[in-house]
Amino acid sequence: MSGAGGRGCGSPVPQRAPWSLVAATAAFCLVSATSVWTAGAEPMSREEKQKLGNQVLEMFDHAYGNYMEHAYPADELMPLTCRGRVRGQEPSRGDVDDALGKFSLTLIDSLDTLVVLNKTKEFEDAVRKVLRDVNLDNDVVVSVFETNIRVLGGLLGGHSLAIMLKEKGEYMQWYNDELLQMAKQLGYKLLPAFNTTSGLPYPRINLKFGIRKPEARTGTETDTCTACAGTLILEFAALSRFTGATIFEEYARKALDFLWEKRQRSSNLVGVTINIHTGDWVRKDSGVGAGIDSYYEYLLKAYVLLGDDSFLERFNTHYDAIMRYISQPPLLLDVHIHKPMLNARTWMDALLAFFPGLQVLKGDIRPAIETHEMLYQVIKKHNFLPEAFTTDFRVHWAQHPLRPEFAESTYFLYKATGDPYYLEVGKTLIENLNKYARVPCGFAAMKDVRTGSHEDRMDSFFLAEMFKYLYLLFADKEDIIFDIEDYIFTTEAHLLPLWLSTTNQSISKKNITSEYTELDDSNFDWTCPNTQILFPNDPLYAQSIREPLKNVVDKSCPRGIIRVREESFRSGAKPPLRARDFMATNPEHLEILKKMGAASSIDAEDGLRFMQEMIELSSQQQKEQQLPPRAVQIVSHPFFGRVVLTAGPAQFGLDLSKHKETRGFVASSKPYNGCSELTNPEAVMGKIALIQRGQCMFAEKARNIQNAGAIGGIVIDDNEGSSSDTAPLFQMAGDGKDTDDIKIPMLFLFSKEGSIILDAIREYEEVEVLLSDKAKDRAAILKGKMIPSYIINSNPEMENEEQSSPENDSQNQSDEQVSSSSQEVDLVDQESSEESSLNSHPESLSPADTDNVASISPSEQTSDPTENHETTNLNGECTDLDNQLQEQSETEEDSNPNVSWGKKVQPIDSILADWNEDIEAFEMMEKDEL
Ligand code: DMJ
Repeated sequence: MSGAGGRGCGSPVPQRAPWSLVAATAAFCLVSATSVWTAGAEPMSREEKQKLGNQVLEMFDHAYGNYMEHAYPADELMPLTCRGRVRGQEPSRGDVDDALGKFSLTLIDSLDTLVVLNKTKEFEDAVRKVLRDVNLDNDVVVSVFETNIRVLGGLLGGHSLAIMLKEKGEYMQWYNDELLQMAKQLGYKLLPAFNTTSGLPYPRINLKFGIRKPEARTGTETDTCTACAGTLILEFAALSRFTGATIFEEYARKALDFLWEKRQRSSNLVGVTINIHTGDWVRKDSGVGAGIDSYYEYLLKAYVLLGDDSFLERFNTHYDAIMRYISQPPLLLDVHIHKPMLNARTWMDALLAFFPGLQVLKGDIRPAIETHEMLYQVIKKHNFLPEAFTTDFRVHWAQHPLRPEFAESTYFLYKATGDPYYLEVGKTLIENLNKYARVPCGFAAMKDVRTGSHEDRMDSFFLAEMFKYLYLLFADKEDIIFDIEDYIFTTEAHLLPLWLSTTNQSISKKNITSEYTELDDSNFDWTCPNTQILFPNDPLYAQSIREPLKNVVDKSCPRGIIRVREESFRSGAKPPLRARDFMATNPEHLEILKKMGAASSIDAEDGLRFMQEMIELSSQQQKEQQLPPRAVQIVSHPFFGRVVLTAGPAQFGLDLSKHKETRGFVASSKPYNGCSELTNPEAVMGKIALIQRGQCMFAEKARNIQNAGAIGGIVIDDNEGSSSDTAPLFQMAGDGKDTDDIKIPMLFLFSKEGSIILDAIREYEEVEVLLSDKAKDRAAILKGKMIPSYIINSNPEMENEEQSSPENDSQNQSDEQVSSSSQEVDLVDQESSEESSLNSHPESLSPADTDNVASISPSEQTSDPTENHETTNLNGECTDLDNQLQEQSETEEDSNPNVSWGKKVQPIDSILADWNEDIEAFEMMEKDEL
């Protein structure tokens, strides 16, 4: 998601846009804060900002340069194997591959980033390549949503800046709307997706054959996500207004109108997925993250871009509901659309990190600061925002595909507050990217933020969004060759000019205000939140909001579903039975359970929550029974610890989470399957043996290599093409016998990860690896070695020198030869670096800290009442709220034996039907991925 570029309140714009009359774009009003803000965090000097801006430019070159050199014209770069990802040539990763249409996705998504980053010459070259090479007519099924935001948005952003440059008179003089023509061609290709009675688009379309035809292989889907149907209006309206072809804007409006009609009328919330034919909500949970996020974003931005009041009215109505039910500052927690006081989850997903940025645009700064601060603390704990994390800030889904949402919100909060704290946040993001995600061939997504292992993936949004927001964060007005405030950012951070609001307005704007007569007018905020008013004499405003939250993550305590009917306990009702406390052998518990299905609506509500907790608990317990993945880090030249492979653990041998890592050179065992006594013990002695999976038990292989003197083993999958990208990792089981005799650590790699090591052996002969529970700090593992200084210092300029120096082409070059830019890591450096890494990256906390849940059995978890009942206050102190409430209610119950449990009696069938509906929704939710 993204926000609008800002303009000064009342500052002149080329053509006065209707929206500016009501000035709801908070961001532009808040911009002025940057110039007056001086207190709070230490101000950052212009030199420091420029240095960081230059670092962003260099990082972009590293990402874009490697894509262009090793992947283009493929859609994406695979930065570990250093080649292009071509759909059909790699094992399918499921839905995530639907973004790939064989249309050079990363190049198109990067177009306007090149201009923002002042790379005008490169932009001109890139546009020529798009026009020369890109084919939009491939027989491939793509996501309508992704194709719209990344490709249509990319082409329109490119066109917007191409005409701006042409007008300036230096670059793009040859340009004749060619990108716009491509965008129009693509727009027409997407239109058949809207051929439904509801007007909601099918989620996928075949670029060549459209929908439904046998050869299209799509068109039978019944459901789509709300964001998928509700994130079209900016691109489609821009296409209509640029070209005069009104059909695009009409279709996108119709889809939005339908979603609005289908909102849950009492809560004013929308669900995550909807049936495109009937309009029924398929998933009735509702949040601001995955599946819904950019629907809200586009309502507000459609108002900004198109000046249509109805979009603002809709946004404000939803926003009011979000703040009433979903916002539990600093958390944003999903609820049920028809029971909005009930939380639907105990975890949050990473996509919601865009929301503080949207709140800035709305002008609601306080909750934006709070949520952003909470997210930042999660990032400080794990270096990146895991795809999902629990309300007590444990990792729920451990991946991180280099998502830009947090950088985006950081940028908007800096624009709003001018607080240099946000520049320091940006600096940390840059450091973490260079330290943990940068690999020799680009930037790799994190497979698991707990182990620091990588995934062979660099999504196009990393170039479209991350570098834009980071560069803009540190840029002054004069660092950008055009006025960013004349544009709005789409959800993919593509730039659309605000003058479109007054161009080709042939779409009759429905005056639908009358439809809203039942709504409370005070809900609609038409005022311009000016920073001069928001922060009149208090330059420490943002800091004062962050202060109480500063330990919210570190000092949080385990807790379950957090919204409980506290008021009813306080007023004397008995607290409901929680799933985590349930014991099937306890007759009192069984009695309560029976009551839940039979009596009052409150009991039914407790029952619903109980079932929900049971489902979550069981899925959590399944997770916890699995050993966490391990890491194989390649430490020899030219990897120097920068490539980390995700590995499966073994249920036998040395437990890497309890012992120091094992480090050694690798050697292939003979026979390669390791199923009999090795014939090459001298080759594997003191080394880490590579063995192929298959033909005998894992434990037998381990014994054979251990007998030959190996200090560890890596089993590589014999199933060619297998990869942790597409298959779930598993743990290697023993052989059913006592395996205590196996003392060495054993890890498992899928074939793709294994071949990265095998290829390295072919190329560099000597390959040294580290087997551990999580990637180790590079300074620590390279201690005493002669290595290029950029490896330690993350000084990218030196990396460029090193990469381009001819001596580095030599295959067997020793570490010492790397040299002009090498330095020995001495103990002092290493110690200080370890110390600083510990300080600045609390992820270096012991593995037990991140994985301790995995080692606690479910029964242990439920048997510790203090642990389970603790909650946290905003100062991060743990309080025993549940116990207090329990005590209070027990006392009150003693004194009042006739406590009422509610009066409304509901028949059991209806309660059960209600439960089933919710349970089905939960089960579906569990299956769905982001
Ligand atoms: C981007 O493609 C867009 O921002 C989208 O709206 C959701 N998020 C991804 C990046 O995380």
